[in-house]
Amino acid sequence: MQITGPVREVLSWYDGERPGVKANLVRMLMHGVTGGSGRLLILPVDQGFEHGPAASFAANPAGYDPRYHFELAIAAGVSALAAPLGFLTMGADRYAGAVPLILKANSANGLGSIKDEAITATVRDALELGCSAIGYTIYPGSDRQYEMFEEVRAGAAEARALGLAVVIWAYPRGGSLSHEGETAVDVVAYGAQIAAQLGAHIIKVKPPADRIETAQARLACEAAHCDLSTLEKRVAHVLEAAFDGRRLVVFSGGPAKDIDAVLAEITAIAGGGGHGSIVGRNTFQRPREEALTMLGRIAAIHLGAAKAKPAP
Ligand code: FBP
Repeated sequence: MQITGPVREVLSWYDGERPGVKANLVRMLMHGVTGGSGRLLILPVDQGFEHGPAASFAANPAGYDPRYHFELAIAAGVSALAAPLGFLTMGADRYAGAVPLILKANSANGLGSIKDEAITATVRDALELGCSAIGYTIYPGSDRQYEMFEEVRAGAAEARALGLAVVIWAYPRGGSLSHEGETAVDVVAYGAQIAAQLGAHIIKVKPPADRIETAQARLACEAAHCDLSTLEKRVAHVLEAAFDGRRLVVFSGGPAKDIDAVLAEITAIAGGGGHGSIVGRNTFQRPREEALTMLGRIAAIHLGAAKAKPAP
């Protein structure tokens, strides 16, 4: 297999990283419909744990079966399927090698009130399942943030030493952060920066809203005349916060919404240089054929944006 120019460029951002990690980044970046473009399309299915089974799967009951999501991921040609240990264990053997896997190794649930995550899988689990990466969520701003950072740093270090890539879901929340503040552009950018500092190769954030939450960022942006007026510009700002665009940053979908609204948002994300999408409920809560069409359209948006980008 020839590694394409865009993927070689992405790999250059990780100079000095272990060969096993780079090989696993290549496995995801060269796989599926967006393979070779330098963009990623990831199907995350951790919502059963994070939001609850009915909230996640009642809209399309076929999704209660983990194997459904393996088959959806394979048919859609996504770059990777991300899920917790139980889910991956249900298909990693039957579908071995058919789609790169990301083991989501910490998990929250909708029954608790503290913004925290428990470690629910190990690096060894990820290796045994044949995963390309291990994934952790962090909640910057929560009352448990520092313990979470220590847990994730330790897991990330072990994963990297053994050749796995690290994905961090950077979700500021909890503590004194308001609900609207969680997606303010400065807060999303801050979460991306913290994830990069903790050793993430791939960072997952929410689309940044037109709001600046912290006084520090407001003053700095006013002084520097930052233009954050459009989603494209806010995405570009978040990328700057992730080591000046030298970390892969992918953007989430959120609760299921109108297909045109999702695609318009993804068009802006791709236009701002976002490295891809990680979209769960907006796809798997729809009937399979509709989900496949939607994933195809999302991939096409990212491919179009990658083609429009001038060669380095
Ligand atoms: P969705 O596209 O369904 O939002 O999934 C992306 C995701 O990051 C999941 O991996 C995670 O479970 C969920 O969002 C978290 O959502 P929330 O921020 O609402 O807890």
